[in-house]
Amino acid sequence: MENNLICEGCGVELQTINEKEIGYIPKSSLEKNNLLCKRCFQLRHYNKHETVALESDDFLDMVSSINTTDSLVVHLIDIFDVEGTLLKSLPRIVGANPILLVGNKVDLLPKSTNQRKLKHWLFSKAKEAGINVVDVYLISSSIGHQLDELAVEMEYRRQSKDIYVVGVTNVGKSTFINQFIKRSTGVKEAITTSYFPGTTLGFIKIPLDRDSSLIDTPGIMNRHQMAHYVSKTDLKVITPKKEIKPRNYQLNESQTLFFGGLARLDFVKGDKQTFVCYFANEVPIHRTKLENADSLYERQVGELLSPPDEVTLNELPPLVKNSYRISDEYTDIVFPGLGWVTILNGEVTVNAYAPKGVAVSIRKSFN
Ligand SMILES: Nc1nc2c(ncn2[C@@H]2O[C@H](COP(=O)(O)OP(=O)(O)OP(=O)(O)O)[C@@H](O)[C@H]2O)c(=O)[nH]1
Ligand SMILES: [Mg+2]
Repeated sequence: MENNLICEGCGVELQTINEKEIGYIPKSSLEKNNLLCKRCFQLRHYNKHETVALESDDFLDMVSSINTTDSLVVHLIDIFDVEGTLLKSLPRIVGANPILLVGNKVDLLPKSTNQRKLKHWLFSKAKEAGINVVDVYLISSSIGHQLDELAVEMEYRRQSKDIYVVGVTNVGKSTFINQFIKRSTGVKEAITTSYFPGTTLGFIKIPLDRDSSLIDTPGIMNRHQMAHYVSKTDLKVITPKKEIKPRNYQLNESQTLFFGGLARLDFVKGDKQTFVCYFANEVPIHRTKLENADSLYERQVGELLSPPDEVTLNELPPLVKNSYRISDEYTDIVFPGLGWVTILNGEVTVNAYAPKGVAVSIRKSFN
C-alpha cells in the first residue's frame, strides 16, 4: 500500500486488496483517525479472534533486528510462567543492548508471596540462562503496580535512546505500553491486546520525544507454552484473572491430584503432608487414590477432569510422566503456563505429568 500505512492496533502493514489476508482494511476506513486492520477491529468490537497464518520465524527475524540498534531493552516475562517466558535466546535477539528484566502480572500472585525472594530468584534465573540484566522489576501492567518506579528507571537507563519491549507472546507487552500511553496522553487501549497469543504483528512506535520511541514488538513464540496446546475456551479457564487463592491438600502417600485433566501429580512416597496448589481459581483440582488414577483419567478426561474440552482433546499430546525425588522443604513442582504445587516438608517421591512438550520443572519456592 502507498506510504506503508501501519495498523495502530497491531503494527501490521495495512492493505486494501485481500480481505482474507492480514492487514486488510476497507478503503472507506482509510479516512478514519484511528487506523485499525479488520482483525483488530473485530477483536476490539466483537472479541472475535482470527488466527493469523504467520510463521513464528517471521516474528523472530523481525524482532532480531534489534541487535543492530543502540537501545534499551525491556524484557517482559510472565511471573506466573517464568520457565515458559524467560527468553534464553535473548542475547542473540537484542545483541549487546542493556536489558531490564521485568516480571509482569504480579497481581495474580497471592499476597503472601515474598517479592524480594522472587526478585532474587529472577536475577539468578536470568544469570543461569546467560542473560545479563541491569535490574529486575516486578510489576502489574493491568493494575499499574510499580510502573512509576519502572518509568523512572527506564528514563534513566535509556540515555535518550529508543526502548524496545521484548518477550514471548502473551506476557502483556502491549498492555504494558498501553499503560504508558494512558498515563501520558489519557488515551485508553491504544494498542490491541487479547488473551490469545500472537496479537501484535509488527513494531509499534510510541514517541517518547522528538528522536526516540517506546516500541512494542510481536511476541516470540514458545512452542512449549501450554497456551499453544489448548482451545480458546480452555485458555480462558486456565489463565488466572485475579489473585490466585492457594488451595491446600493434606495428602497421604499413594494419593494423586488432577489439575483438570491437563496435569497430574502423584504422591508416591513420603510422610503425610500439605501440598499447596497455585492454579487459576477456575481450574478444578481432583483428588483420588494413586491406584485409581489411570482408570479415572481414561474414563473421565474431558468430563469430570476438564479442561481439556473436546477441541483441546483432539490436539492434546499425551501426558508424560516425570519422577522426582525431593529432599528439600519448600520445593515447587512447576507446570509451565498452568501453575505449581509447593511441597512443604520435602523427603518425598512424586510423579508429575504434563502434556508432552510442556516441560515440568522444580524450583525452590519463593514463598
Ligand atoms: N492479570 C494480569 N493480566 C495481564 C497483565 N498484563 C497483561 N495481562 C493480560 O495478558 C494477556 C496478553 O496481554 P497482551 O498485552 O496482549 O500481551 P502481548 O505480550 O502484547 O501479546 P502478543 O502481542 O501476542 O505478543 C491479556 O489477556 C492481558 O489482559 C497483568 O499485569 N496482570
Ligand atoms: Mg502485543
